[in-house]
Amino acid sequence: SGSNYTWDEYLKENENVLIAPASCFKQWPEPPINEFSYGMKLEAADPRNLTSMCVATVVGIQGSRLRLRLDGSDNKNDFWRLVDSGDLHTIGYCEKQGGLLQPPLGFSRNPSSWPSFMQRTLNGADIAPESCFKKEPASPKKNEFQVGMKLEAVDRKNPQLICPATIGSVNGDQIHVTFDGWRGAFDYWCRYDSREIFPVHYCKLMNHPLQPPGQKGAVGITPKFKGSKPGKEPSSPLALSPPSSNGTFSSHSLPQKSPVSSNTAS
Ligand code: MLZ
Repeated sequence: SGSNYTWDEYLKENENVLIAPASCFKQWPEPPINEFSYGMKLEAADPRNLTSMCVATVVGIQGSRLRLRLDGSDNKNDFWRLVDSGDLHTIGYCEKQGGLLQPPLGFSRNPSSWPSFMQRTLNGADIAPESCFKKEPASPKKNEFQVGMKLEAVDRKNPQLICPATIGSVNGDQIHVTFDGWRGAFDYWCRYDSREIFPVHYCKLMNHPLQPPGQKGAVGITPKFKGSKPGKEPSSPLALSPPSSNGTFSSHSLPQKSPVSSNTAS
């Protein structure tokens, strides 16, 4: 979709909000340039079977990301990778490493037809040149995320989407990514050096749409509030604005002006 949320209004109205510093992320400070074109072929690790390298075709381009489809697979298992992903290589890489390109999990034809299928698929194909592949950034040394920090994150259930999010908790190398304005169904745990999380404003920098926050207002924050259910653990208290001072819930959790800063929730 063409959604293009910007944080500007929200950040203006919530001066005390924590923004995850760029140094927390395994991302280049400047997003890598996307030089791929539709239809180009490359080698990619099969996301459902990471030890096998497959041929993939670029079926979508958005910012620094590619939508990829494994050749010989269906169109229900597309996945997204950054152009600087360590999972991607030019055609020929696998063989140079002494490996063999594998049929994707769920190869739709007779396995014995694989070699000829491969030959046909690569014959006359538009092979992505080496120059399209960008160097993967280094991981930060350690997890420096803190609860309440804002970021942009891929919605794993709708991986074409990048959405405003908040760190809901931190546990060793793991962080809980909670989506602003949604009730928790999209939240997930990942490592701090995941390639699916980005600093605030990264979408804008890489020219990728950013989804607006959800409309599922200030649910589950709070014991202090009339109407809240005692004993029900909030899924992500800090992802949500505090309720307005007249004790009503706002349907817009993010854009709302609020007298309470987001890091004072108790
Ligand atoms: N169509 C979907 C999109 C949800 C996106 C949420 N992202 C955090 C829905 O409305 O369920």
